[in-house]
Amino acid sequence: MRLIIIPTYNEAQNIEALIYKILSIDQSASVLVVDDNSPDGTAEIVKRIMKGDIRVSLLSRQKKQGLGKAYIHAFSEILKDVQISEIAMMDADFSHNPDYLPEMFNLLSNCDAVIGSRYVRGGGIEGWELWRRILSYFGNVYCKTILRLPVYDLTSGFYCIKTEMLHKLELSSFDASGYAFQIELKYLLYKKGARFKEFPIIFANRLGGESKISSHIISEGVLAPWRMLFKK
Ligand SMILES: Nc1nc2c(ncn2[C@@H]2O[C@H](COP(=O)(O)OP(=O)(O)OP(=O)(O)O)[C@@H](O)[C@H]2O)c(=O)[nH]1
Ligand SMILES: [Mg+2]
Repeated sequence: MRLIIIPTYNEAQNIEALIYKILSIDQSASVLVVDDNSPDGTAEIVKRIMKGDIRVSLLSRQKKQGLGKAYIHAFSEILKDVQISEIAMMDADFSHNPDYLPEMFNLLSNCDAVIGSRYVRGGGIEGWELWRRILSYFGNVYCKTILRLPVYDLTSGFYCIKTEMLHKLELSSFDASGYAFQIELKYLLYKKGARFKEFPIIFANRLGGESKISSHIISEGVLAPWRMLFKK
């Protein structure tokens, strides 16, 4: 079985359309929304959809603890379910186009993890201001240089992963609670021998809702790869 995991914090404007789009593209997929008690009522929307479709489920968390903590909580739950053989991970705001999912899952048959990548030929970003493009590009080069991973888009949050690979990770060994989780996940997968493929995606600006990017992302990102490297 395939499970698409979507972390949410204040995504009421996007989540319903995204869930229906994913379910229409892949009839065999299920969706798990991991919500950190969004004040805008994201979870209530998901609960309503769940009444009409058993393929949709919700993991409700008490408070906002960051994207990384939300995914790790979701991993610990889905690893209990032996039926889930493949997962996808994506943002709720339509930056990650669900139309890419079938091709990404196809590629997964020949590797352990497929990464939706902005920094391979054919990939790119639409709608971001110049400062954000520069920050993202050089942030990636910086992390890749330090960690020496064979992945061009280390900060991508769009993946398909074989569940058997997730089983090899020790979930308690994750340090990053926020966006640096994306780098750490790839690093820990790589250390466990994962074979990656990058699939070119055009990353779009968020559709609805407000941007949550802050200067914190820079301070978190500068130290994160060093912390990962020097951890035993
Ligand atoms: N559960 C949970 N989800 C989160 C948290 N922070 C962000 N998210 C979700 O993680 C995904 C990526 O976050 P975004 O806010 O879109 O980050 P971004 O794409 O860098 O920035 P913007 O799109 O400009 O806001 C979205 O689906 C968010 O709703 C959190 O603390 N908990
Ligand atoms: Mg976003």
